[in-house]
Amino acid sequence: MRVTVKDGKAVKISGDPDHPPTQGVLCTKVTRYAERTHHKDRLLTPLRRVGKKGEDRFEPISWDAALQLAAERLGPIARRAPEAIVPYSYAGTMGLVQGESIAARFFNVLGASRLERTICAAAGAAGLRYTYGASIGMHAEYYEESELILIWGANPIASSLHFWTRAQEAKRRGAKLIAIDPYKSLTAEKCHQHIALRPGTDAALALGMIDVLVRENFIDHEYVRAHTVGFDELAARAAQYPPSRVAQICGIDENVVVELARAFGSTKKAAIRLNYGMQRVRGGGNAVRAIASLPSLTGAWRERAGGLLLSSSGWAPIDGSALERPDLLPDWPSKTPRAINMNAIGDALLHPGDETFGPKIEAMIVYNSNPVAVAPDSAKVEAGFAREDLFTIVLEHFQTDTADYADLILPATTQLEHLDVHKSYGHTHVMANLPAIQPVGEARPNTEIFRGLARAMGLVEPALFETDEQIASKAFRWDDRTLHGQSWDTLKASGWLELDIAEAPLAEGAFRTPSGKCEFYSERLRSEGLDPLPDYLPPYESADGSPELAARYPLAMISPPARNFLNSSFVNIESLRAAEREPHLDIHPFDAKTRGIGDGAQVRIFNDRGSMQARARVTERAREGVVVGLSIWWKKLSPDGCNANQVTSQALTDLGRSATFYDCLVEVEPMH
Ligand SMILES: Nc1nc2c(c(=O)[nH]1)N[C@H]1C(S)=C(S)[C@@H](COP(=O)(O)OP(=O)(O)OC[C@H]3O[C@@H](n4cnc5c(=O)[nH]c(N)nc54)[C@H](O)[C@@H]3O)O[C@H]1N2
Ligand SMILES: Nc1nc2c(c(=O)[nH]1)N[C@H]1C(S)=C(S)[C@@H](COP(=O)(O)OP(=O)(O)OC[C@H]3O[C@@H](n4cnc5c(=O)[nH]c(N)nc54)[C@H](O)[C@@H]3O)O[C@H]1N2
Ligand SMILES: [Mo]
Repeated sequence: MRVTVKDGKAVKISGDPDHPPTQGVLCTKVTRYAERTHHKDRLLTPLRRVGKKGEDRFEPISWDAALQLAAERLGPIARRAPEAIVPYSYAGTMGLVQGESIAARFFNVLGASRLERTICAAAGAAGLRYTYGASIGMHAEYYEESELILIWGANPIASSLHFWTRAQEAKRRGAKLIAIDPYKSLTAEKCHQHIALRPGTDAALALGMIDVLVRENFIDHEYVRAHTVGFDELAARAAQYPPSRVAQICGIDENVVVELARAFGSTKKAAIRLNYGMQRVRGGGNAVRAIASLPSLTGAWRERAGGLLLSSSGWAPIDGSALERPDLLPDWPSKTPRAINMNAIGDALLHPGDETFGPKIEAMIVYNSNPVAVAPDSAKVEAGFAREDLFTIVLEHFQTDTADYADLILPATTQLEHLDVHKSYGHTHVMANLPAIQPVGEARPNTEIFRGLARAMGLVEPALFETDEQIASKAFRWDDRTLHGQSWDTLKASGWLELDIAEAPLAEGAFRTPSGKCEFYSERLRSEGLDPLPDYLPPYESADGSPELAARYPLAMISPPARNFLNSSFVNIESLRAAEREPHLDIHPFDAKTRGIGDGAQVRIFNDRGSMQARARVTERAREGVVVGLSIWWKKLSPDGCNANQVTSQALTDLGRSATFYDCLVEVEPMH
């Protein structure tokens, strides 16, 4: 990003045309980052709660008073039951310095609960880990040379624009683009073909493809022999998923399955852009394993324009131990504090505490996240945060739905105001983020806030007081061969560094699994008592998975991000909210008609967990049986103070214990 500064203010943000992966293009949201940074609602001073929880009544206090108050409240808990203190953080910034560096060290020194992450990607990451050994894949750049691109559970026009540039170039050169998505997203409508399967059935589709690839011999036997484990077992598993059965599970035509497999098997320049939209369901981890098997079966990895990319983040040699310092934990390494799963934070906050759970949660420190808006089963999350006996600190830019429940709000800097280092999950560059302006108001970087908390609590561990520069210089293992000859100084001087990774990185195998091969069959899964082969697991909430529930709540709801929002960030930026207008629900004409719902009607979406209001858009973009509410709205900026997470569930995925936002049955009725 390049920032134009005038009189100490950022006035314009633009992409850097010299940066190879992004080529000077920014997504719509980030072009508004100056508007967001200098927004009239930016939090400028620490605030202390004076009203009831959630009432949004606060008064300004000084930093000294704020840190002292925090220390007075946290200190006794830390001495008595440190695990009663819980951090909550995720995607606000994904910078390595302003994310889990001083923050993680602070919680480690206290012996606080750990947070089991992520709310986003853990099923997919586990799927890749068991299959490839790490979050690695093909280069985004070479998709432009692909002959076939499957855009699978991904909406790149909204969520990863720079990949889309490559896909469009491939299209111009004659490639076929196929979207696999229950919803006709902005991306799906621009592909040559759109396969609108039922949510959560992707593993069945992939297994059906494998069955066809095997029976019609599209297999690269040499690649399979040299670089994979468990072909025969996988083929036997896939034989249980003939196209006719897959068609029924997925709600698509049989010949679509067969043709998709044939297309994929017919060229080695076949590339899958998988993304996290397809793994937010019960079987998300297994689905990623099944799909990740495809390019290893056909040998697509031999070509730089073939293979798969879900995440490239495993290429970056991040030094997690140097950043987070787990060795600072009181009983490291013999014992670690309990982990609270961030996707079930509602239940955790409402838990009275017992032998198994451990102590009741008494304090939450929230940074880089807005759990009251983004975490599932929101009524419980809100009830948890509303507990008068819970002490909550929120580090924020804005008065979010979560900040409303804080006892203490601490104003944080944005990316324009602080120093950071970034990896990417969509390309293979690492980046330095240098401050462009002074902090707005009295805002402080997360690191500085945690240093202040540590000081106020009388902690003396030197690692808590390292500077941002010192931390940044340790973020990567500079001796890794992807970064040879580089250092923090060269990164800072150039702004970014390209990791040195082969053009076709898995052409010769070199997977990072224990066997060094692509593990269709995973011995590790077997030893953990899990299915060693990928399988289709029906969604928790589906006619297959829970017929009784499906009878009461027949519609599957998905709530992927709206183009102009970044999860719940940017929702309060007027120009972007104006583009999204108001919460909508896309519903198929047949489903609308049987419920008496007209286009533009206000509807109530509900299940046993809760309800929300939205304006219906009757459209074939939503397949029959599926409704789509683009998200994530701030509750307080929604007509009824509710958003999609009122209806989503806290159930966890098969692998990775991730969130299941798109595994959610509802009913919809018109409002009168
Ligand atoms: N504009 C914008 N960009 C973003 C974000 C944002 O909020 N806004 N968020 C960022 C973050 S944190 C993430 S994780 C990524 C998310 O971006 P993606 O990984 O692309 O994931 P989603 O947008 O959740 O979903 C992508 C598509 O998957 C479809 N989908 C839902 N369920 C299923 C299913 O069961 N099977 C299949 N095949 N498809 C399904 C959805 O309809 C959607 O069109 O984007 C990042 N980029
Ligand atoms: N229904 C539904 N729910 C979802 C999803 C979905 O698709 N549907 N997507 C899920 C996914 S993929 C994700 S990743 C999560 C994301 O959920 P979160 O991790 O909560 O991310 P954001 O909603 O972007 O909110 C981040 C907050 O961090 C603040 N912030 C940004 N930078 C900084 C900083 O430097 N310091 C501090 N202190 N604060 C900062 C922002 O102001 C913002 O309010 O949501 C999940 N929730
Ligand atoms: Mo995410």
